[in-house]
Amino acid sequence: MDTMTTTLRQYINGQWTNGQGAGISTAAASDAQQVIARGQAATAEQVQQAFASAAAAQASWAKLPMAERGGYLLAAAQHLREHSEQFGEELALEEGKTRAEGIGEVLRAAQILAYYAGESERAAGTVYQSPRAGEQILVTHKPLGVVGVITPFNFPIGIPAWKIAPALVFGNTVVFKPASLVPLLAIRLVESLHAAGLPAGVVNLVIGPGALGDCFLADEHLAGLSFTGSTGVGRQLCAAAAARGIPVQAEMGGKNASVVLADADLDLASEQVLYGAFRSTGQKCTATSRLILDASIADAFLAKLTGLLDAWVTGDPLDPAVQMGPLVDAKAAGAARASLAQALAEGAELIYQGRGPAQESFMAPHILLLAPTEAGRNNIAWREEFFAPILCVTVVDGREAAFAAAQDTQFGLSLALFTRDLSAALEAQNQLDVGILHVNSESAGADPHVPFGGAKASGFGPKEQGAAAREFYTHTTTVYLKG
Ligand code: UN1
Repeated sequence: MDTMTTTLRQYINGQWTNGQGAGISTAAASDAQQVIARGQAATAEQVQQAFASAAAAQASWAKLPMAERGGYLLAAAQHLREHSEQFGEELALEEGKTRAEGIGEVLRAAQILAYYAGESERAAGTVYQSPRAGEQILVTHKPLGVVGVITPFNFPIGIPAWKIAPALVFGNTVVFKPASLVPLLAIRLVESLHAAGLPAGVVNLVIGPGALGDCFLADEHLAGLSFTGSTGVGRQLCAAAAARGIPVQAEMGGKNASVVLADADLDLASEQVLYGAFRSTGQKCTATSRLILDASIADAFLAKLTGLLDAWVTGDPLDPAVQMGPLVDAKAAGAARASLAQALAEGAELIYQGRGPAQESFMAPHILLLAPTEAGRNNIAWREEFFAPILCVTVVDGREAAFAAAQDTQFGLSLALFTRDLSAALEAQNQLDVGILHVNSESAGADPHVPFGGAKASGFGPKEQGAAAREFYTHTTTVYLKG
């Protein structure tokens, strides 16, 4: 593959334009020396231009019939499908997930665009009965205006698609800032919208350091902000947006548990925990990073899981024989190694370590055992999100103790429960504060037509995806209509 294909450029008012800020580049996740593309960062002034062009385009964009707006999304989806191999390989190279996962994510982005294109065929609002004769009450939805979209590195095209597609179809225009580590796939997404003939100004892309996010919050045109990333940054953005009275949606960290009860199908559970914990090198906010095992099956389960891991190959993400690539860069891997060292210093026991390349951005799968004691629960590996292929295990007696352990976290994004007992599944649904509950499937994964988002420190504001997306990207007018 020819990797030196693209210049990193900004997309403002329908034009690809050079940044006027500092030099930037993007490199292979596995090797910082392997530069994929170079360019210059956007300046604060260019972010302002992007907002001004989005504001100028918004009224005429919102006036188009929804089906026409959806038509642009369908055409962009087709472009992504036609280029899924090229873009998927670029994604794998830049972000570090495997080629199969990269292509899968590009196709998923296409599916998301196509899903929102269908919005004109779904309900547009709600009609209520009125207590007064001769009246009905309508709840109608209108766009917010110009929406800011700030996305993380770990789904470089999937997450931008699931924010930008609903923003657009509901009549908003967008200024989009991707994570500075993965600008290439952001460019590919915007290229697909450009190829679809999207009118100038409807989507604007600004590439540069995280500090550009401050320009978003300062811009007079910003009418809504959708963010996915760390809880720390998310909460700062939420506070700044709230101070201006701007609706904000923040998807943040996770410390998701998989709970395996005594009656679980251990073959199924071990395979699903493997995927949940180690696919995409553990770099998903929905990844399984805590594993809670019933004592009666703990040894048998761990024997199965480590057996599967023995056949798990960590290496070049473009090699089809590889199941797990590097972390996003050497810095992320260094941070993961430091977290691991701290967990061990705090008393965690290393019970499994896989094999992987020696290059500095790689980390093989690790499993830590934590005692079911206060010290174990205070261990950093139990408390903090690592975003790395490190799974920490604790062993408990019975369902009640398992659910109490699962709840023992500041986060509340997803949880995977393995059981054949319907009452356990219903009890989990009632008792556990999570936004997403998987019964007998891995903790990661999300379909475009159902709500996605977490409880507690994992989320803030309306959820994403499906009908929930409309709640965020529109405001309502309640119409008391008397004939
Ligand atoms: C998935 O589990 O497939 O940043 C999607 C994240 C989430 C998306 C997860 N917002 O990992």
